[in-house]
Amino acid sequence: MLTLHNPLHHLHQGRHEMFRGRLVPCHETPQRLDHVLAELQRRSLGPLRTPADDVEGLDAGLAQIHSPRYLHFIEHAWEEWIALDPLNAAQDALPSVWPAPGMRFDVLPDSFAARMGLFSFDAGTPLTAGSWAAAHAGAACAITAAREVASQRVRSAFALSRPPGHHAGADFFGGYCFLNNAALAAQALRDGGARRVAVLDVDYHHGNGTQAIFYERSDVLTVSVHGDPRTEYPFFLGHADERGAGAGEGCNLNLPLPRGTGFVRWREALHCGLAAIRAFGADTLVVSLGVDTFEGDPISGFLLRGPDYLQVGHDIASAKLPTVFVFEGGYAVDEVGMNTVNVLEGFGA
Ligand code: SP5
Ligand code: ZN
Repeated sequence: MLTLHNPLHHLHQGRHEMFRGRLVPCHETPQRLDHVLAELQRRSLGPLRTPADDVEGLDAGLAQIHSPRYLHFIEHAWEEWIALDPLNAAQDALPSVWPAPGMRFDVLPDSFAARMGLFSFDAGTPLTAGSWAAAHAGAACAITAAREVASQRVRSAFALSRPPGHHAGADFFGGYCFLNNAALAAQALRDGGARRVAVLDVDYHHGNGTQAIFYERSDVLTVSVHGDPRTEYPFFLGHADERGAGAGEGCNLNLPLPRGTGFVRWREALHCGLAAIRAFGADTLVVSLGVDTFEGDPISGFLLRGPDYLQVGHDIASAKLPTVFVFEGGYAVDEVGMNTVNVLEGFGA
């Protein structure tokens, strides 16, 4: 397993997220990645590399997944934020006003606060001084990992980055995510010669951004096993009746499970997802690897245990596909390294 890790991840370090009307400390912290990297070093699963400083075609790759106006906004948002008031340098930027259905999404407001809302869907995703630099370097990890697999230089690779990506859509951030690393990897695999790519999302939360990005495409199957959105974040997408649209009809599969689900039932859903990937005829796999399904996760509700993740990796390997793993959630900081590396070790390559 080749790992591409993000050397700039610590530049994104949010202070607070909005929860029940209060600002609470961020769950998505730099220590998460540091623990995974330390565990990878300890268990020597394969080479650890960082992406090149100037990955060829990186910005073109971003523009294949995200809209020009969104990319421009995120890249320059911090400058705008401190231009409003130099004292803002000591604060994260969070949105607090959003367009509702029936309001205008096409007119770009002059107001920074209004554009923060236009390009986001929650107040849990602080934008900080280094968010763009960290997310941009993370995209380089995902695209490099995908190119290594597409070129068959390696059979599997792991993009170890934060901020995570699967909640970010073509033109919105949210759920701690800014750039959709799994979608960038899937697109890079297609561009590298893969004909039918499957994205398997095993994070606790539905991968709404990834689903939305590929919803009308027949060349990328999206499968997600997650907490039922009737009660779980991100609430407004991830139901079983979302099957894709247009050319992508039948190319999205959601497997929502109730809060409190344990490994036996979760694994049945995983097998259902793997069967769909086989039936689709995928030649390459992207795994959105969140380990917030862990019983000790502070913001989630499934009951997977440490050793279960070895089995998860083994089950994913049964697809027998070239595979790019992309790091997503997992907030039990002391166990996130062990659980994540268990999946990779169980996968066994
Ligand atoms: C990538 C990913 O896993 N994103 C998850 C985003 C979840 N955001 C909402 C979290 C709600 C926090 N609840 C705090 C409970 C404190 N006890
Ligand atoms: Zn999650």
